[in-house]
Amino acid sequence: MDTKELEGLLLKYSAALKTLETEISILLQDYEYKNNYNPVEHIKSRLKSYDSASKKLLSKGYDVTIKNIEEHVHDMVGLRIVCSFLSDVKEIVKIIENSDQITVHDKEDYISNPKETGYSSYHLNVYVPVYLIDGVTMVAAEIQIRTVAMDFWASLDHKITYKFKGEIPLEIQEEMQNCADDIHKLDRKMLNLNNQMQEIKDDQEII
Ligand code: 0O2
Repeated sequence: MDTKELEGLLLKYSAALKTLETEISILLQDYEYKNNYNPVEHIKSRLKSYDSASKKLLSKGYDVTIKNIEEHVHDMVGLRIVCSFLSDVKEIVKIIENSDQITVHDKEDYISNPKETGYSSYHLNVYVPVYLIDGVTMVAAEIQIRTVAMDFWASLDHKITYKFKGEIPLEIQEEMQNCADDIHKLDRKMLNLNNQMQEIKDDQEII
């Protein structure tokens, strides 16, 4: 592995993350200004480490090369938007799809179709423009959008099962799926309560 080349690649990813954070922050501030509503609980971002990218490549059966990182690790640049209600997820997806800066090239709706583990979240695979001395280059990034409840499940699952290399006992897999079902029920209940309260608040404003 050519270390200078790797340095250049990491520089590009770091620039892409800054661009993505800035663009998302502007879009969400504009949305809040226009709708008097902030759908976001918190945002988290990270650059995947070289070690973690290498592990991912090897697990997919690829050699660890710069070319393979660029072609097969789509989440070197990652940003997660954690929002309040289920309905906010689609709204945020729409905002990003309409952006001129961010190009969505692929999406995975693990909310309508959760993974077998129980994982649910909405993933957007995007390209972000990075302006370097030689010109513009489009860099891949992954945006995960999920509710606080989904984030609770996924964060704990990350620690409990996701990174475990061995065979996970069936009863634990089933319990994790049951927890994911409970999370979905809670999400729907909370959305419903919010909708009911919203009607009450709207009526009050009319009076
Ligand atoms: P980490 O440590 O979170 O970065 P692809 O990118 O489509 O070629 P990939 O990356 O397997 O293939 O895509 P996928 O399945 O959409 O998963 C991408 C990310 O979603 C993962 O990144 C996790 O962050 C998250 N994820 C997917 N499945 C699960 C799950 O069952 N549980 C939890 N907790 N998170 C999940 P990484 O790089 O695998 O991990």
